[in-house]
Amino acid sequence: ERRVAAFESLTKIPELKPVPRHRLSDEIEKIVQEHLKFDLVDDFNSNIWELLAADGEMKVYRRELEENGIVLDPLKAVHSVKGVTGHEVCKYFWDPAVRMEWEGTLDSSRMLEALSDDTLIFNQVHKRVWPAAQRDTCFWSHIRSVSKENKNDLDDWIVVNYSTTHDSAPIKEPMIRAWANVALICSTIILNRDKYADLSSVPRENLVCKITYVAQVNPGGWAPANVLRAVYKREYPKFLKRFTQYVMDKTKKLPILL
Ligand code: H13
Repeated sequence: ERRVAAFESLTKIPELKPVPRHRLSDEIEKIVQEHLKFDLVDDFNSNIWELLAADGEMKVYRRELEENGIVLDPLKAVHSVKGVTGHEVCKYFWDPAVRMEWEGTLDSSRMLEALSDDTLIFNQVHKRVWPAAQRDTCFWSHIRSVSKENKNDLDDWIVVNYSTTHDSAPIKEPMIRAWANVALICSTIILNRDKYADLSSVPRENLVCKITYVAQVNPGGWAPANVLRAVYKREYPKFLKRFTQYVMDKTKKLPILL
């Protein structure tokens, strides 16, 4: 059985414990494996990605894609953050207790169900993008570690947010249901690894977290393309900058979550 780090306090080193199966286990497994297989491919020299924004180590790319006049632009971003681990970045992205502290694009976030220690279901209402109707989303959010071959490396971590349906979140007009497949994948690099006998003695300053973030969002109905693209161009870089700064600030004085 797959073993993952259990949901513990943000400061504790998690124990390993098996996660029981549930109604979405198979779908989650398939979607997670797809992300791990495709998202980490370095395809930025292939002309398919257009650079949308860059700020220091952060680069945000998009691919223009429309279907029946609806903007579906896939988005892919990479970032590199010092002093934090992939576990920390993913945990803060996944944990509903801190979401509204860093999210700037939501009116509300409601947890509907905890399917297991690593998978929650949410209904979120997104800030209205004038002049389009307001959008909400219903999605499962799954966190897991991905172990490396080399015992001297820290695990990779991934969070996937993937649209689903739920009895407690019927679509209520005039709200429009948007659909999404979003992943945050983190890999931790340890500088001067050979200077330290074990991982637990590595200081924060020697950590670098490599982040890959991909988002495929379908607004679920018509919305003016130019307005939507302007919002994406503004909000995704803002989110990446604000969220990673939030994790750095929060973890600075805490023990390292390996
Ligand atoms: O990823 C981000 N936030 C997640 C946690 O709140 C939720 C996100 C998600 C989006 C859409 C559906 C399901 C999950 O993963 C940060 C996103 C920041 C940029 C948002 C840009 C606007 C999205 C508008 C969606 C309605 C059209």
